[in-house]
Parts: sequence; C-alpha cells; structure tokens
Amino acid sequence: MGKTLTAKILEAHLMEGRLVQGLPIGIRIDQTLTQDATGTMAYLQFESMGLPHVQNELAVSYVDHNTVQVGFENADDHLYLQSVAAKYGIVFSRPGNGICHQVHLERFGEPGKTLLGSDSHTPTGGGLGMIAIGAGGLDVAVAMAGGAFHLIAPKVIEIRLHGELRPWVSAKDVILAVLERFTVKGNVNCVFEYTGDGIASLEVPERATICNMGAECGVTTSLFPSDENTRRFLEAQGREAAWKPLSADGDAVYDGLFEIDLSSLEPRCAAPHSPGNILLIKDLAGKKIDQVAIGSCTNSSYADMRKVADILDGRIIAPGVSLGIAPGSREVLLMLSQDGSLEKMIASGARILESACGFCIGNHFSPNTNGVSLRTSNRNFEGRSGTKTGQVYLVSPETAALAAIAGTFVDPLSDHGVAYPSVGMPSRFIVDDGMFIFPPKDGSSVEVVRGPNIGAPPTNTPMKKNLRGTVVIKVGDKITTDHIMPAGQRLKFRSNIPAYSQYVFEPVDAQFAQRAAAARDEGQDNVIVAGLSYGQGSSREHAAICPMYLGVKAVVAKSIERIHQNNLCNFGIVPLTFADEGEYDLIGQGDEVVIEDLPGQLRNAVEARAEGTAFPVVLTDVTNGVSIDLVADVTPAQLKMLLAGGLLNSLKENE
Ligand code: MIC
Ligand code: SF4
Repeated sequence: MGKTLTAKILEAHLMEGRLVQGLPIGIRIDQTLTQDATGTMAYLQFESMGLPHVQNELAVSYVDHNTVQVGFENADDHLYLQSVAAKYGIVFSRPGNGICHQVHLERFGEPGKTLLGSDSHTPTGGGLGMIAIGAGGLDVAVAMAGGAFHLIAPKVIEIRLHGELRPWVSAKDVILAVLERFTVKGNVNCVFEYTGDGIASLEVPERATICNMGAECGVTTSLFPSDENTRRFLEAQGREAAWKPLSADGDAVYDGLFEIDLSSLEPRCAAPHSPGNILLIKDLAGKKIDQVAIGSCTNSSYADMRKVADILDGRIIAPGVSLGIAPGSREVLLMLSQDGSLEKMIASGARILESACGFCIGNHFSPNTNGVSLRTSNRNFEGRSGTKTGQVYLVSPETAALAAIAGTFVDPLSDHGVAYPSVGMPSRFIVDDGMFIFPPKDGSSVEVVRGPNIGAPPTNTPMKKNLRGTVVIKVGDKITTDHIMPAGQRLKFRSNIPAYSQYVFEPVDAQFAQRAAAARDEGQDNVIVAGLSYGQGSSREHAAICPMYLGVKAVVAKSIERIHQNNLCNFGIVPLTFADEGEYDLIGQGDEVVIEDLPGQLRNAVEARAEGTAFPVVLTDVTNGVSIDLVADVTPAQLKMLLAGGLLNSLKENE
C-alpha cells in the first residue's frame, strides 16, 4: 500500500508508538520556534529542566507579537528572551526582523523536517513540505530538551487541487473554500495533505498561506509536497542545499478526499465573527467599509505585498478608509523598498506598520465602533481586533486593496478597471541575516536578565482523590482562547501569571476571575463547563495556566480542541467530554459537583481506551441530583501528568 507524505515524514521521526491512526505516538522534533508572547513561559520551563543547552537541531526565538506596548514589561521580556537564547544555544530573531512564520519559512524551514512551534500557525511551514505543528510552550520546551512530542497518529485527508487560479483569485480564497467545507470544528487529529495537478501553479508563499489557515479548521497540520517550486523558492533564499524532492506515493491511501477546481474558484471572505463563516465577495459588493489591514503571518509575503502596491499604484485610498500595511518580514520590507513598492504604498495614503503581528493580535490599529474592517489575517473572533463591536472580514490581499481604494467591498472579478498585478517569484530575495543573533558555542557564562514582570511559572499540586467543587462558569460553543485569555492590551502580562490571571474570561464574564479565586481560597475545586470546540484558536498555554492558578481542576465540554486539550493536561487540568452531548443541559453555572475517586476512574477510562472500549467517568451534580457520564480521552502519558499535577511535576517524578 502506498504511503502519504505525512506518513513518510512521521515514520522517519517516530520515537514512540506505532503509526496507526488514532493511537498515541511520540515523534522527534528537528526544529523548534517560539515567539515572545508564549516564549517567556517556554524558556522559563526549559530552564527549570536544568539542561545546559538545547538538544534539538535548531531552536529559534522570535520577537514579533508584542513589540509596541507602553511600559517596561515588553522590553524586559525581550531582554530575558535574548539572554536566555545566548545562554542555551538558541537563535534570537530581534524585534523588527519579522513575523515568526514568515521568517522561518524564508530562512530555516526545510522539506522533510519536523518543526514544533509555540504558536498555532506553525503549520505555515507545511508550504515547504515539512511537518510543522503548533503546541503549547511546555511541549516546545520538552522538544528543546530532546524529548518526544506526543500526538495522536492523524487521519490524513487528501485535498486534491485541479487547474489554475484565475487572475484576482488567490491562495486565501483556496483556504477559505477549505474552511467552508470543513468548518472550524470536528477536524481534530487530522492532517490536510495537498495533491493534484493544481499545486504546480502555486508558489511556496501561496502554499504557506493555505497551510497557515488550516489551523482554523483545528487540524494537526497541513502539508504540500516538495517540488520544483520549492527548489526555486529555496534557491531564491540562497538555501538550495536544503531542498529535496518529496511527495506521497502514487497509490497512497487517504482517509478522505476533497477536490477543488482552482479555475472556477471565486473570491471569498470569512465574515464576523468566525473564520468558518464564509461568504462570496460578490454578495457583499458595494457594502461600505471603514478600515483595511494588510499583513499577518497569513498574507504578508513579498508577492502579496507587491500585488497590493501595484493595485494601489497611482491611486489614493477612499476618504472613509484607514489603510494599514505590515510587511511580514524585514526581508519583504527591504524588497519592497528596493523595487519602489513602498513608495507606491505610501503615496496611496497607506500607513506602514511594523513587520510584526500588531493589528492581528489586537495590539494596535483597532477599528472604530461598529467599524467594518477588512483584514488579510486569519482570525476574526469577536473583540480580537481590540474593538468589541468591530466587524472583521478576512479577505485576500487583492480584495483588501481594491476595497481600500473604493471604500466598499469590490468583487475582484467584476469590471473595476484596475489591471491585474501579475507577480512571480523573484530569482533572488534580499537575504540579510543581520537581525538574527546566533548563539555562542558556550553560553554558560551568560547572565540571564530577569525584569520584575518575569516570575517563575506556578505549578499544580498532585490530583486529590475526590473532586469537590462548583461549576464556576458555564459557556457555550466555540469558546476560543481569545475568550479565555485575551491578548491585545493584556499581552504584556504574559510573563506574570498572577497579574494575567485577573483577566481570565474577561470578554465573557469580567467577574469570573474574582469568583474563581474566592472559591479556590475556600478550598473548592473549580470546574468549567463548555459547549463544542472549547479552546479553539491560539496555542497560548496561558489559557490553561491561568485557570489552573485560579483553582480550576477540570473542564467538562461537548468537545475540546487538540492544542488546548494538551495544554490542559500539561498543567494538570482534567479534560472531560460529555458521553451524551445533550446532558450539557443538565448542569448549570454555580452547581455543586463531585467526581468520586477521580484518579481511579481516570485509570479505568485510559485502560478501557487502550482496549478499544469505553469506561465513563461519572460526575454527580449535587445541586440537581443527577449523575452524568463523561469521557476522558487521554493517553497513558497524559494520565501520568494529570495524576502528578502537570507535566513538569511528572518529569520530576522520573528523575
Ligand atoms: C494568535 O494568533 O492567536 C497567536 C497570538 O499567535 C497565538 C499565540 C499566542 O497567543 O501567543 C497562536 O496562534 O498560538
Ligand atoms: Fe501573529 Fe497573527 Fe500570525 Fe498569530 S495569527 S502569529 S498574532 S500574525
């Protein structure tokens, strides 16, 4: 039987288990990346493991998320990250060098390698034919220490592309079509593998856009083969030696198939407030807009930016529109400044923003009240832009630029009078690694700089026999990590758990943190009850650490997303799902709940799971007098962590 490309790369990296779909496996990680907002915790955790040096092939620490806030916290975090990188053998990408995923694609990604990043959009690297996975910072710390990364051997879904995109239709429209089909839920433990004659017409940055936003479907990762286009991209980066051809076998067997005819695809958007809420642009044509933001790790490559510059060339943006453009990296910015594109952008009235996450994470450039904002980024969760009433539509750079000129949505395929900017792959990018700091061979004498905002990560206590407590909050479906742990103006507390914990669930229930802390101080075990797809979005482990700090011991949901599920286990919070989703209605906020002999019940559940059967964990809602069967979908390794009160505790038990 032929093999998928996913299987080939996973097999070559297998450290634990057998590659049988649905079973837990451990893989070797070649490369790691972190960004500043998750990096401080990842490196604090790495430090606590007591190793003198990172053990994997390449570790890179990027500073891109939080670069502009007021106060000392940010700058302190950057100094900590820079010094810790020098000490432990990590490459440091200085603020201004660009967004981690864009820069990693340009300078370090390699076909056939594995990459683990403490950011959910790490799968961007799939555009180069690597297995690139997003995870919590603690998982990345373990990979830097040479440990395996644990995952469930995924289902591999084939996405077969035919034909070629028409002018004005772009890679963003391809992934929006994928989102339309697969939605933002129900794709846990799947990989999207792209095949078909259509891939030959897509350049690496376009493939990267498609892989980037696969994260919104909740898949483990997305993957393209490595072919002649991959070779040309690497050659243009001066890295041809990193190239090797890679593809699935001709008779590979997949777990599902979705076919897309690129030639008939139409421009799309994701309408407020979910990346899965897909509409056709032609159905919105004429709708007034207020703001346009072009950039982010999804769409900030040189080709994307060049197209935008050519569309804006000789035109002034509409009076009612504010346009911000953030080129994805210093390399892209240098290219744009050399070829005259920057001048075209500035002349059109665009505001050039830093090469960083910026607007995408709600750090600045928030829309006006009820403002309609067109963004080329990947997430439009309510309030993420920094304006709760903001109406964010996710679109391609072409759609965004046309709208900025018109002041309304414009169907890119209509007769709008703008010539299509055809931009190919340059034969050589401006390669300048001057904003990386490469670590010394021996960093042992480097002093790590710790500002007052940087505290040791709190640890949990081992699991008690009985869980007794209250449902401190009951939330609905699709609660994202932005709901649980808001970023934006709260980002600066990422290294200070007691301070950041005050904002848990702030966008949903501003009183939550106080209530949960009071219950914790009375000795209660706090429980969160949620609907479908709990914890979708970011990899931020703060969405587990901060609730842990507030005494949360279990999450009971209809379903839980992969990265968040791992993060919960890593910090000793038990992830449980309803055996019968309808029983969600039997529990209310404020109810008193009990799970007797939780360790014993979990052990039974894990044993049953290994034998392919099920053993429920029973929760009693004392307030309503009902018993509810729950599923503990955890691996033996996760059980060990949960019993110990988290991964760090369980690693210490091994010593
Ligand atoms: C995001 O896009 O939500 C982020 C900010 O990049 C996060 C990481 C974080 O919260 O620090 C992600 O995608 O994992
Ligand atoms: Fe940064 Fe936005 Fe990409 Fe997250 S999605 S890495 S915040 S640009």
